[in-house]
Amino acid sequence: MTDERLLDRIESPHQLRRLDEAQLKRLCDEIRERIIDVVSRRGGHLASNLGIADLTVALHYVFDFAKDRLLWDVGHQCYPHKILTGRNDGFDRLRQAGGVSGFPAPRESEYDLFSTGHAGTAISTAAGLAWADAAAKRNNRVVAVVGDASIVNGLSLEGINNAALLKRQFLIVLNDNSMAIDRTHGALAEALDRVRLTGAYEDFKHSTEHMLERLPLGEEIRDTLRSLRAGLKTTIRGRQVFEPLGINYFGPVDGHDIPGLIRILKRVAEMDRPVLLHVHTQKGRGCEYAVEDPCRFHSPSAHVVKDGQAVFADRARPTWTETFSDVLVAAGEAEEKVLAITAAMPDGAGLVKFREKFPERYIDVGIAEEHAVAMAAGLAKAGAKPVVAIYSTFMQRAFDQVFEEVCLQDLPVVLCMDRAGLVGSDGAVHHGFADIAFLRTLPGITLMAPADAAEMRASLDFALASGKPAAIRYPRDEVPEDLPGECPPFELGRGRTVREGSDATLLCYGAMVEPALAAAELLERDHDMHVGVVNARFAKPLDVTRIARLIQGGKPVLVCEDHAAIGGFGSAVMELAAERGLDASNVRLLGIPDRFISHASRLEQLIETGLDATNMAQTLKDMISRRREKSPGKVRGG
Ligand SMILES: Cc1ncc(C[n+]2csc(CCOP(=O)(O)OP(=O)(O)O)c2C)c(N)n1
Repeated sequence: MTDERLLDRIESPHQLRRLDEAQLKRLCDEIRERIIDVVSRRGGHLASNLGIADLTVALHYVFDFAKDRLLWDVGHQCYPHKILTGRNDGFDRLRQAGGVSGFPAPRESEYDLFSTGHAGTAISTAAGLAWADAAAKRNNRVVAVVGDASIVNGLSLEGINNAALLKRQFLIVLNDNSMAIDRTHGALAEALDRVRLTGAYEDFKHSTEHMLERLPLGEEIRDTLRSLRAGLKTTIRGRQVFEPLGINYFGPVDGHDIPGLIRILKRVAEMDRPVLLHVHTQKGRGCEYAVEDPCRFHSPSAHVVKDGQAVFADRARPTWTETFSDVLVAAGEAEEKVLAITAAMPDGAGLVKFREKFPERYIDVGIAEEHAVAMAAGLAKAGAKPVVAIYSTFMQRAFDQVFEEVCLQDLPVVLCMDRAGLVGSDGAVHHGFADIAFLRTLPGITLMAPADAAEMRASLDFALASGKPAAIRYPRDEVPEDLPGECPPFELGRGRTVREGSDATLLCYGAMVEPALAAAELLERDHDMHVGVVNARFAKPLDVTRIARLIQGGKPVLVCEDHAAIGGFGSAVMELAAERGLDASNVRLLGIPDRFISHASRLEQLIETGLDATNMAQTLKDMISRRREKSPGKVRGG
């Protein structure tokens, strides 16, 4: 055996079958090393990928996913799969502009069937594929790999309910590492917990039953066996959960025993009915710091590994998430009725401090955004003041509950949407580009976006005091320096002029105020153009008086938002103009264009979409110049 890495010889998963057991094990270790190295430099999903390496190798060993179908739920655990399917070289530029995506991406490989990033979809899409394959008399096999936190998502359960009726091969692999990003929550999660043991259960059960029947037993041994039997009863729960639905249940099996995995996968691959294989894996496998703190290392940013520990660079400024976290704790201190709800993302959504301070007022519903919002409606109806912290992209799941359970009842639920706008390296599956558009349609809701830390506090205070449905959005970014001057309290539908200017106005929503101020500086410094900046604060209701005045003033108005240009804040501005019959030929909209934006850094994405200071300045400069050309007498204050 040479020192050459096995990994460098694997160009296609077909080559796996040439490796013996020891080589397969070595290959898995190499995959883990590769992931640890690349994620330390690029950031990305670490712990789940380390845990699933052996299972991925075993799956590719047994199935031929050039023709069989492999669906990853969420998809954040696809790194070993990418490395094995011809993307090991590209993996070096994981999540970078032009590099390999951190999620399954059909554009990259025929081995990726769907671009995914939201939990709960794999069983449904797999069921569709299986159904169509059967109808076309194709005999390829279909496998959906789902984590223990994602299988209890409502969509997964809907998928199981239907997939169980398939009259053909259909394999669900339940990758159970006992964790979501944080600890799992809920009765189903607890049921899985009770099933969780390593080792080959079926063998264990048979041998124990055999022993019970045959052996002349002393009391001591009997006691031991009784407790073992009690343990066995718990193992049967896995069956009790899935078999009444018509899904054959196998497991749990050790997800790091490659020969064992290959053996059982070969068996279940031959079964011509829906089967669930329960595999127990360890999150962070092979990396001590990730095993110790799988939550922190679920998706770490780039770091340096020093003396076996991951060291992160200090950030210049706090993030919006951190600011929200402090503001929410302050709100909780001020008002006992404030409750915080997360859908399995206490850390990402900034609820950890609140959880520590007010454990009895904190609810983690698991990956169940629809339920989180509907439950918040119930809480509000009963007199509580629920704050639901869900990323913008995942709030899409709960649109119907925001409509019916919250807005139609006019209940005081506050939605706090982190990761609103362009999210950087997670890419197209995670941008929060649609929340203004879909929420704006709902009567009675108030939509806000703070532009600095003080406004984060003021907007949450306003929302909690309003007694109405309200939503606040903020991006995945650092919080900018405080805006000049005192932060006035939020008043319904009132914006805030943060810079005066006689040539034109940048009319901005939330996070866009900061680059707009920089753009205004640039225009003044380089072109002697004097540009005002208005911080809209509200996308609904709009600051009708201020915005109508701006439009009527006839000077260039550039509306900037970190959201789809379709249906967002800018659309609301244009609707206002149309409603009032205002001439809006002086208004331009700058937002995320009508296409999916790939992974890159957030700044690169802002530049790509024209939402950075330099591009804003350029766009507005062109608008001002055109106006000056058209009506030379009307320059500066005209
Ligand atoms: C609808 C939705 N909500 C939240 C998330 C954020 N999220 C990404 S991975 C993850 C945990 C998934 O846990 P599990 O399915 O058990 O997989 P593991 O990471 O443990 O392998 C969560 C909550 C998501 N991707 N989709």
